[in-house]
Formats: sequence, structure tokens, C-alpha cells
Amino acid sequence: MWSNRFSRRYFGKIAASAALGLSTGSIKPADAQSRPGGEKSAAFPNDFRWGTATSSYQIEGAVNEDGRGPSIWDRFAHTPGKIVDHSTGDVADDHYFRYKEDVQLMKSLGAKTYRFSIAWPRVFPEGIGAPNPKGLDFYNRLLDELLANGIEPFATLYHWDLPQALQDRFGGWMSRDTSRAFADYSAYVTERLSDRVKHIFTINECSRLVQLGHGLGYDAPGLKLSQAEQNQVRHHVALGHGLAVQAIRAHAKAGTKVGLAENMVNGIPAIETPANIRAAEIATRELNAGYLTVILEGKFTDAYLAQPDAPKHTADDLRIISSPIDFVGLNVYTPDHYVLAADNAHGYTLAPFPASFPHMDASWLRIGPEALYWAPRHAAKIWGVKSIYITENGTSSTDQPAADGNIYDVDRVMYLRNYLLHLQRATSEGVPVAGYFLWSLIDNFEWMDGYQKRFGIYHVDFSTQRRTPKLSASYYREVIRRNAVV
Ligand code: GBH
Repeated sequence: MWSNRFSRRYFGKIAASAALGLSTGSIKPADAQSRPGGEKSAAFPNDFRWGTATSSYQIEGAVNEDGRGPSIWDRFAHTPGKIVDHSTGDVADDHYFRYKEDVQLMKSLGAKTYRFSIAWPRVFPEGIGAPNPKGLDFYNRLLDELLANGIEPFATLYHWDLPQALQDRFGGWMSRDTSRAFADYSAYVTERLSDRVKHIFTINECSRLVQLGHGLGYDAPGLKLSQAEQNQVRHHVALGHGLAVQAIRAHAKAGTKVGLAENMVNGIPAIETPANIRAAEIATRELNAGYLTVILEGKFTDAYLAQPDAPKHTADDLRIISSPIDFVGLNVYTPDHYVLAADNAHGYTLAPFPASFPHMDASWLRIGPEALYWAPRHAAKIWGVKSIYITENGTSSTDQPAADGNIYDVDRVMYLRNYLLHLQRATSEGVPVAGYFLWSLIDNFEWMDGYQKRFGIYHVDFSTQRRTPKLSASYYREVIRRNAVV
């Protein structure tokens, strides 16, 4: 039972300090009264890591700099009609040239960690073949700057900017040649950066890259494949992940940890009864069958295999895909499904969402703070995951500078406060969440929404590249300072 496995030590610590009349962490008693939920219930574990997250194509710009090759996102964004405001990531936040300023933004939050991604086409302009050391040098400079400022880097190897050459040559993830190329790129990067990066994520959000990139065609490469073909793409992505895990282990300096970051489909018990909780676990395991479940269990579920469109695979593939990982990253934005126990073949029902369900500044961004409790709890319970990071959580807002120049994004603050309360519930019950990365540090290129959706806690004026802290930056600084929900 997960609670026995994970919670005893932490409960012990809390109980001991409470008995001595001590506050937990660095919290001063004077601060305690203003904290939602009261003093003891609002603190996070002492070594909890707070950070922010970004990805390469969304912030870097400099797409033709230092020998970078084109990615599928360059091609896609430059195709008329794909991005709502007709924008591209050509300049984005100009982070390639302003990374020092951006590291100072992190520092002023008091954040001690940062999750960023590496652009594969900077390192291998053609995806395979000759590496481009000048492209890798950008990440050398970034890492040195982060470490000089006391910020621990967490690197993602693939946040969707596939080298266009691999799409042209192999059909991208439709072919396992891309899975193999990903492993070679991962080996090269690990060899050169793992003296400074100790946490590496292979792939960000398989679920979205398959569904939006290859099913709905909203994301690059903009394909609308059949269900069978999408399942095959998902299998090649999972295989790429597994091959990369092996390549990273073979080339990493001692102490390097490897995992992935996934927008796990979460099932939330509609009412917290034991039967609904169990149903939500069954649903979550099933709804992630093609990726997290096979990665963590080494086999597909019976239902996934029983579908007529099941992916073609070998026993060897499954062994590679389930290569042991050190942690799981969860990107959590919304409650995906409210679940009820049911007397049917699945054992559960997914409740439809009423049109009145509240959301933030995007119809998909439904507000369900309890997702940040259930997602990590499910990962710990269903698969016995022992180390979890919340690799993304945050929201867009229609925030704009007010007459006095300040940006009062009180809706984002409300969203964060409520989600963090549920994350704190998880850590206080012993669910092994080791850190949280807020998406995002700065407003950036929000994929098909261009610059219309702002997820940053720093506002960016894209005509001047000026960064301005929003109210949420002050809020997050306070959370980090107190190591507690504020
Ligand atoms: C993350 O995806 C990404 O990792 C990140 O790059 C991005 O900037 C951030 O979130 C904010 O979006 O089918 O049109 O209704 C978040 C998970 C899952 C959100 C799929 C959008 C469907 C949109 N995504 N979802 S749509």
C-alpha cells in the first residue's frame, strides 16, 4: 500500500516537530496565520525544489544562428493558416541572446531549479550525421550561467522540435529510424553535458505530440493519421524514449538521473469514496496504456492490445521501452476525467463535462485543482513511482499592464494557490513529489496560439523584449521563500 511505503518517515518528522512546538521548514510563526490551511498543513518538505519551465522553440528564437537546422516547428509555423496570429518562433523571446537576463529573472524569484529543453536541430542540424558543436555551445553557456547563479538545471531532450530533415527522410516518428536517431542525439548530448546536468528528461508529452501532431494536425508536423498509424507513432516515441534511456545510462557521468515528462491522462474520483478512487486508478492506468503504462510496466494492457489498431511491436521493443527510469515528470494543467465506479466491463464511467465547467483563458484549461493531488498520487500508487516532479503547471491569463503599469494577474494567482494546496496535500500524505516547475517563466510562443496566450509569470512585450514581473511572480517568490502555500 503506497501510504505505508511513502509516508511514515515524513509523518514522523511532522509529528516530532509539532510535539516540540517547532514550525516546519524555515517558516516563522508570525507568517503562519495568513497561510491558507494553517501552519502545519501548508508547508512542503524541506528539500522541495521550486523552479520554472520553458522549452527551446517557444523561447529561443535565433532560428538561423550558429548553424542550427530547421525543425518541423519552423516549417509548420511558416505554413500559412497554422498559427492563429500568423506568428512564428523566429524571434520568440530572443532568449538565445538574452539568456543571462532570463537567468536573473529566475534568481530574483529565489528559484533553485530550472527546466529547459535542448533543440535537437541546433546540435544535429540534419538530425543525424555531423554534429554542430556551435549549437551545443549555447547550452554550455546556459548551463554555466545557471550554475554560477546557484540554479540547478533539469534538461529535456525533446520538446517537439524535431529536425525537419528527419521528417523528410524517414517520415519522422512514423519510422523507428527516428527512435534510433533520438538515441544517438541523446548519447551525444549526455556525454557533453552530464558533468553539469544531473536530471535529464527524454521526451515531453508523448500524448500531445501524437494526438495534436499526428491525429488532429494542430501541432507540427500537422498530420492527420489513422488511429492505427497514430498508435504506431506512439509506439515509436515510446521506443525512442527507451533507447534514449539506455544511451543516456551508457554515456552519463556518475549521478545522472533520467526520466520523462508526460501529460498523464488523469482520472479524478468524482466523489472521494474508496470505490471511485479505485475506479479512477483503473481508468488512469488504462488511459495511459500506450505510453506511461507500458514504460512503467513493460507491457500493454489487455484492452489496449485487444483493439484492432494495436501497434506492431516485438517483445524486445517492450524490454527497451521499459528500461528502468529514476523519476517521472508530470505536466498537470487540468482534471482530464471525473470518474465513477461502474458495474460495466471497464469498471468505471467517465463523466461528461457540463458546458458550465469553469476554465481559464483557453477552453481546454479547465480548473480542477485536485488534479495536482491525484496525478502524482496515482503515479505512486499504480506504478510504485518513487520520485515524481511536477514538470509543468500553470495557466494563461488575459493579463495586461494596468494604468499604473502593474500586471495584476489575480486569476493566475488564484489558480496557482488552489493547485498548490492540493500538491501540498499530496506531499503531506507522503506522495513522493520532489519538486515543482511552474509553466512558464516568461510569456512565450504558445504553439498554434502564437503569442495570443500568455503563460508567463513575467510579462514580455514582444516589440521591445522587455520583461516585467506580474503579480504572480511576487506570489511565487513568496511561496518559494516560505516553502509553503501562501
Ligand atoms: C503543455 O501542454 C506544453 O508542454 C507546453 O509546451 C505548453 O506551452 C503548455 O502546456 C501550455 O499549453 O486539442 O486544442 O483543445 C499542455 C497539455 C494537452 C494542452 C492538449 C492542450 C489540447 C488542446 N496540452 N491540450 S486542444
